[in-house]
Amino acid sequence: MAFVETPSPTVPLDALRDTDPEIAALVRAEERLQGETLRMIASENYVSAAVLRATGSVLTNKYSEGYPGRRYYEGQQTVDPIEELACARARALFRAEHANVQPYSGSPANLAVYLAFAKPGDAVLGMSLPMGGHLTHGWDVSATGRWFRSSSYGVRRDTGRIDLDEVRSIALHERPKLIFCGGTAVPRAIDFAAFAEIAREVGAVLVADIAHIAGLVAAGVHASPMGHADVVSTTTHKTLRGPRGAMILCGAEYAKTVDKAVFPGLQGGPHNRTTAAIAVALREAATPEFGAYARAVVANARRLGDELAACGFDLVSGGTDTHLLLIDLTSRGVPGKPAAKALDRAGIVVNHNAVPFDPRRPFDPSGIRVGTPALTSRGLGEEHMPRVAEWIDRVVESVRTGRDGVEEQVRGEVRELMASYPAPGLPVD
Ligand code: DSN
Repeated sequence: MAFVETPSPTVPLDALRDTDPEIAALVRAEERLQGETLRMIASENYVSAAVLRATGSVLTNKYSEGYPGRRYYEGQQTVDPIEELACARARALFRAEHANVQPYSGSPANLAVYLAFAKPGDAVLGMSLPMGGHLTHGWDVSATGRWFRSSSYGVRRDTGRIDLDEVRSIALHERPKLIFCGGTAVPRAIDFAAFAEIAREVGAVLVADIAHIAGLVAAGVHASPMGHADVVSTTTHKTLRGPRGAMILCGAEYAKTVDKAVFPGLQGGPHNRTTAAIAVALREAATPEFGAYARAVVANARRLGDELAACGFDLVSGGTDTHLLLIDLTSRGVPGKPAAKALDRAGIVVNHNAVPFDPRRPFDPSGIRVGTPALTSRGLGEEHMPRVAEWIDRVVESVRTGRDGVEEQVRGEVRELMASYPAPGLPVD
């Protein structure tokens, strides 16, 4: 089939509609879905039109194995400065001596950290997945749990907060090469200094995975791991509000080791369109407006937590310091999965999530995780959180009682509110 150039460089959907109406219709449907619903998956967000534009650019056509000035292919006149800009912005924003922006996403970034600092069979220590950690922090179904001798720590039963005594005692016993801190369902601030002290005591490399909180760290709303962790890994698409990608930050002494682990250790050519979009997102994240956004994300999450608690919901750790809340639905008599499905039908998109010490199975756990990054990107503020909590309460209660009509009613109310808060990057109908 001939390659037909379309005359519409800035409206990619026109070209898509001509070539593939089925996919175009699905992309359009996704735009509507993202526009009409209250997106509360804690790891999701809306990127700006500028980030979206860089992601959908001709940079996707280019191969660039290597690093700026040291590539294996020619024609890098624009790609080198793009990657240099992205790295310089990452270094400045996070006050890091070195940045690698090539990892394809969070899991490859963490795998590169293993490759850089450990050997198969070495001991590693991370937060257990059902306690709030990430698969790649050594959980058994992940390659990291199969190829390394992993142990895990959790949270205290009485506080729901990370049990640093347990971290220290396992670290002293196992002598891990790597200690991971950070996770996917950790509502409370991470004490990087305390982790660093333990890592130093046992001679481990401390890895701070700040994927969830990178935007909060960039804005100074969460303490920075810099100066505490030896290596920092992060995705770029959560609170940082960039494209789906990742970065590794470290001191100059680890620069070569980390770079070699990413390429050629683990990956081939970097995704240059993503690199460009990361650069754009980092520029945006350095603005005062982004600082205000990050503060609003946390203020919204705190207010939502207060309102949910007032409705009788049990919050793991009693609340949040960050962008997310972990809700244990046990006392409401509704498991996490049916609650998440009902909320989805009602236009409130969340994920079911294990809670610490969960007696239920991971695919049908006791809780849900909710986050405020995306709704804050649309301009919702603290004043909206009582209404959001009330919607969640009504829907969860309707699952328990079997009452009909609640989901449709809430869906209509959600759609009406969201119509007044256009989503960044999405066309306005
Ligand atoms: N999938 C991400 C999250 O939802 O937290 C973690 O990789």
